[in-house]
Amino acid sequence: MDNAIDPFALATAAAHKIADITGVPSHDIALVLGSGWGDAANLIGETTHRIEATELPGFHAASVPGHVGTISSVLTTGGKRVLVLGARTHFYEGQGVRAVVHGVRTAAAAGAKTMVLTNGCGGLNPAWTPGTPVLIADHINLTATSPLEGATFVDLTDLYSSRIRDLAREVDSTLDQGVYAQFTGPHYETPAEVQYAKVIGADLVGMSTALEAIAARHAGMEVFGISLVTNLAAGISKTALSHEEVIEAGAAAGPRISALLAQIIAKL
Ligand code: 8IG
Repeated sequence: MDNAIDPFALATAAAHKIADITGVPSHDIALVLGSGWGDAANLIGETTHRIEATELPGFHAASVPGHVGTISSVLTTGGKRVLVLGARTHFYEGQGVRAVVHGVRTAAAAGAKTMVLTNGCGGLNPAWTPGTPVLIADHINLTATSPLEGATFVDLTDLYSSRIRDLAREVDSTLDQGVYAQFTGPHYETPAEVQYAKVIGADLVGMSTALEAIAARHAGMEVFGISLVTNLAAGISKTALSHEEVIEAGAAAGPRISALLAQIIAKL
């Protein structure tokens, strides 16, 4: 991305184009679909518009199989407008952190007051078998960077809204929660790095979400994060990790997480 372009102006331009294409002047909620969550938006409501992300200013093509490069506008039965971002730019793509949070900033510029971030990740708790959804209670940002530039001091206390986590547990009281550590990827962790993550207080390891959550909070949004544990983190189980395993776990968990997401969003 051209560093001379103001990232907030670019997000505003993308939001205006979304409004032009959809005829929907403002969205209420935004949802980012991570690995394994591709079909989970199906029960949220009626998809009224689909836009290829690459048609909008500042968006790049999705580069990961299992990630969908489409932005949709969904109308819930409760009359809320949800902007579904199927295209996430990961930090490891090397486009810079501005590109990583462009979707979040676009959603904020489109009016969204709530940011729902989903991801697929590795779990440190052996009780979380592949396909277990876990609420994100807090994060540890291990990317050594921030989406914020300059002297932008943003409070991250209760970043992952305890109010919305409580709503989620009203939907499913069996939901566990944990601390998500964002590594840069694209390689998975070594077993030693997973032990390090455990020692510093992480329960989940992934390659997204933390930077997006920071940008969302900075934009004034209420943030909700939910992970799908698609594999036990390296060294926690005896077997090696594969991207195929990740896709399969997501598919198997599909019906449960689709219903869960729809019910949580209905309560927002
Ligand atoms: I899906 O085990 C998925 N994404 N860092 N570690 C990290 N990211 C992941 C993992 C994992 N599984």
